Amino acid sequence: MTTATPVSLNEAVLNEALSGLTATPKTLSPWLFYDERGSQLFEAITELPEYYLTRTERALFATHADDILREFLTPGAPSTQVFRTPDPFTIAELGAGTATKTGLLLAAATRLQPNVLYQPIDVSASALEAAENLAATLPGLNVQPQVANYVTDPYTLRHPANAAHSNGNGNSNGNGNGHHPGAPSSTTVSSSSKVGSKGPMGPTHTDPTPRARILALYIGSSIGNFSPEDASSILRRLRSHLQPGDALLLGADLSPSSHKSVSTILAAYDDAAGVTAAFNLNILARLNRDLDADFNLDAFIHRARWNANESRIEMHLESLIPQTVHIAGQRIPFAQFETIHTESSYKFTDEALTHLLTRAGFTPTRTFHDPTRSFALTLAHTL
Ligand code: AVI
Repeated sequence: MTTATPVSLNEAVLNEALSGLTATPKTLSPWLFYDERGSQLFEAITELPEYYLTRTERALFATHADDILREFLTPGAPSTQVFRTPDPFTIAELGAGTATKTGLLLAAATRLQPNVLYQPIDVSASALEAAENLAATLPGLNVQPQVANYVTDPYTLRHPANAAHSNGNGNSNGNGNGHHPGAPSSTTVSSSSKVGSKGPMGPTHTDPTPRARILALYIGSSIGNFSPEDASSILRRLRSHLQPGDALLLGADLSPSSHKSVSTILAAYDDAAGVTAAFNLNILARLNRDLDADFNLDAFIHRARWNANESRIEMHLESLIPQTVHIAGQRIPFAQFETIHTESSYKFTDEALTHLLTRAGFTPTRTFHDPTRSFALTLAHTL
């Protein structure tokens, strides 16, 4: 893994803060959540009793890891069919973070194929170091991480001619930017240097060896933190890296239904212990720390709202009083009750997911739901 010219993180934070807080209505981009403290708070959120998303998705992997791989490799085959691996395959992941849930799928993959190449991509090199550690617990797993922002940086997905014989290419180096891909990565991997030591990927016209098929993961409901337009372009960009026979596994949180109430969803973003409130307010604490701003954290309150028209949870920080905040010599006035919109978390129907995937060039082939139909893992092939 190589390092490129570092982007100035503080400069990016300043630009984002000034452009968002001088706009009407005021906004701050969610990547600002994920400094060191914010990443710790997010980890704590994933273990809250109200935050059903992480444990539900983990349970789907625990129950269906073999089914997911079978469906990827032999779409439509009955689950009773004795399963033989038809082709070598590799698993890639956008926004992999520490890859804790993915470990369940990788374990199933190493039971099917003696050597499995795993290609995690994340803006946080320190998170990728944890993902690399999976190789220590799963014999046959070869991890090739890429530090990249999958929204803005170039990234590569390898279709090695034979995944079973690929080599890993080393360690990550820490930048601690956090996990949201809106963040600038201080390490950018150039497209020519991040694919290991085997040269150009995939078969050439004269290469008789079958290439490995890619199963690309985009899980954790990360897609929900983007506007519909940005979500489409992330999926289209991913699609452009894939070839016929490859597939995407998309993890998304579902809209309210007869199985899941709005209050269940709201509670996940406004927990009783106040961890999500602390996570939201940390964005102001970060601006104080990084930019020497003078936000009084007691003068703002965390608000989570359900926006039914847009099918999304919105997180805001509401000013309790009329006040003026200073950032880098600029005065930012707040009226009482005025809010800063810090995050949207879209919730999807199965139909909306099908539409999103189809428009991006994928064909959904099977969806795995939990018993309460709270969360969906949708497998979509590239035909
Ligand atoms: C990272 N992302 C999928 C989380 C979500 O549920 O939208 C971020 C989060 N915000 C508040 N709680 C969790």
